Amino acid sequence: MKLVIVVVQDQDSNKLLNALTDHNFRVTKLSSSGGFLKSGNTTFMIGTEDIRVDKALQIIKDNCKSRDQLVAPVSPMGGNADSFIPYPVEVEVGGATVFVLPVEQFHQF
Ligand code: 2BA
Repeated sequence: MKLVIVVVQDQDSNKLLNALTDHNFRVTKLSSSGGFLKSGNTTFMIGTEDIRVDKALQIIKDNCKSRDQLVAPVSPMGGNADSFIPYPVEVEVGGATVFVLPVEQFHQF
């Protein structure tokens, strides 16, 4: 068994959730925030059999797209000076950041 952890943009989350459940994947959806942009994104946990991982990856690829996002200047006041960005910069976010982990045990009580 594998645990697929996927970080996606909020705009893609409902479409991806529907596509995964339509294909009988069991999914947990979590609200999350990116450490760099400090804005909301969505994380999915998908527990699945090894042979279905490729199908899950294909569905993720088909339903998530990358977008350019503007990072506004961040004031260093009250924060870490390392995070100071003096002018707006554009970064490409997503489509999806995916981790595939082995599952040692799976229990449901
Ligand atoms: P954020 O951390 O908010 O990052 C958003 C986007 O900002 C990233 O898109 C990347 O294009 C850019 N970025 C991130 N860190 C940067 C840096 N130090 N310098 C310059 N640009 C930087 P993605 O790479 O597509 O990542 C989208 C979201 O996926 C991330 O949101 C984070 O929530 C998650 N993520 C990405 N890589 C991860 C990792 N290795 N571990 C855990 N979460 C990760």
